[in-house]
Amino acid sequence: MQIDILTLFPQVFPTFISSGILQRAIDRELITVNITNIRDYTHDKHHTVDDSPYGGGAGMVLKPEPIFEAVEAIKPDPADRHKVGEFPVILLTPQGRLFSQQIAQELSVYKHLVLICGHYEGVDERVRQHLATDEISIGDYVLIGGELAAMVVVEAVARLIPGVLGSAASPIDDSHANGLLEYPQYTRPQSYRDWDVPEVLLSGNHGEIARWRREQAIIRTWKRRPDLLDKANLNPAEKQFIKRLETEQAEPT
Ligand code: 6GU
Repeated sequence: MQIDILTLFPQVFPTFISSGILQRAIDRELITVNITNIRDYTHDKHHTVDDSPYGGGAGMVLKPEPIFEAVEAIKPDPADRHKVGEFPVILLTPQGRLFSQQIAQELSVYKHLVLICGHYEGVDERVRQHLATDEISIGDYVLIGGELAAMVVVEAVARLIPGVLGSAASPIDDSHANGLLEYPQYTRPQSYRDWDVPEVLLSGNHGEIARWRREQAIIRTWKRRPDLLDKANLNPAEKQFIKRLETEQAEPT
């Protein structure tokens, strides 16, 4: 996958990209990440990227021309035959659709993604209407710019690309991937400060272990994120189990 990030702060990306799994994915040619400075696509002496809003009001608005030209200058990977306009051009903005594991999965199938980091008080509306094909927000809070959001999207998407994580199986049990939070994990030592690893995990009984993990994932989700349970794929026995948890909570013994 080719990922192009357009930003006014290109200097914030190299450390992020060159650490750990992302760098390994780049070395293995599973992803390429190009950072473009939007300011490089200005033509005036002062490299102006923003201006005051028509109609008045506080703050500055990012001008459309440098953003359009920066996107139009993106060179698709020669290995894929996509042209500009055939890949998602995603504007990162608090007004976008709320990012989720499902959206990460949706984006992970593309050969090419373009991420535009919004900044200041806003972006000229024509960027939304005529350039961006999608708008994404990473949560209901306001950041100064879209850079952190771009990193969040890159990391969540890249790890879903086959081969990027060491073990092909590991994204399957992820919190959220199956609609439930992940079950508790333990490693050595078996006893640490008198806190013991649950017996069942030492049993070697894979059926029992799988049952325990599924139950723990359900309990954890029920306690912490009950909103997720409606969309989780629970069988009738598991739904019954949740009813029991609810009853126990209502009438503590
Ligand atoms: Cl994508 N950008 C900004 N500036 N703030 C945000 C956001 C994005 N997502 C949540 N808050």
